Amino acid sequence: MSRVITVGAAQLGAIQRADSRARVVARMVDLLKQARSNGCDLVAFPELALTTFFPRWFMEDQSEIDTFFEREMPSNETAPLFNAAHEFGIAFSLGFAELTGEEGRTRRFNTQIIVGKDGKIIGKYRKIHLPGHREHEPWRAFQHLEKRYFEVGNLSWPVNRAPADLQSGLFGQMICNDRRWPESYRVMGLQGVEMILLGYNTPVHNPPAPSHDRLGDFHNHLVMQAGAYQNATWVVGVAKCGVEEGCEMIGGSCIAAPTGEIVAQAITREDELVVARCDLDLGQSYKNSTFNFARHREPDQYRMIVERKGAILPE
Ligand code: CDT
Repeated sequence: MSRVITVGAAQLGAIQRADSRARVVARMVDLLKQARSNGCDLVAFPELALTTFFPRWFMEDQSEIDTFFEREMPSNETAPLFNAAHEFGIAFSLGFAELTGEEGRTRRFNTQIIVGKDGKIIGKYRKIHLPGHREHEPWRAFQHLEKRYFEVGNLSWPVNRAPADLQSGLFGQMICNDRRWPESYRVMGLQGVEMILLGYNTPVHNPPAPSHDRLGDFHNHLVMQAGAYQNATWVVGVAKCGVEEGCEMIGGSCIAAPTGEIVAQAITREDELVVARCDLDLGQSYKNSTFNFARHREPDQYRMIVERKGAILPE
């Protein structure tokens, strides 16, 4: 048996600060049109897809910061994207800065949603591993202030069952820096995830550790391929990339199979649709053998080490 869906990773090239949401949404609709021509069931868009990557600037005026946030989804500005996807019968994932009222206060998250072919939200995730710093660090060529502008996500890593028009697949989500942490994948692997949708914005230059810069593309694929294989899941990684306001960001959007192999990959740092036919059953043989968690994991041993019971750890 096979449960095939056709998936598009809709990489976005640079978005400048002056670019309106309407302009960005028009680019996204163009990518959706390409996806329709390619028979896509599902399209993944990047992290914070609607604006430039604003955490690169230190801002103190909350009203200025809030211009980068969405108060509703869909909004007037994003409605054309939702309408086109619905008309084309394409599900999609979308990363955006979310401003919401919860627990009696205003909260801000780095969020991603999956929207079904019928336009209804199937899943929502709020980024947990926020990279960077909270205070202004003038020595940097550019800032990375996600810890200042967002709260840590409070939804864990839910895995959502999609409707039959997406083969009733088990979908999970993560956002950018989450992909570097094995626990992001494993929490979803333990729920049987079959496909993880993952948007990112990754600068080529890492100011605190410039010696890592030459390895940015390698590390990007290393973590996604390992996460896919070790959890027997598809991983769809999609970048916002190119030179944004003078800051160069990696591309390398790709679709990694549960075998750990990349089956499709972007070749530009511009708007580009990467397409693959993905059998959601492909991970089953791994889930039943090498990565049969119920049979081969040793959670008691892991707990013992973490709690320092019987384990010799360096002081
Ligand atoms: N957006 C985001 O999370 N970017 C981070 C940059 C961290 S610097 C290594 C990333 O992990 O790609």
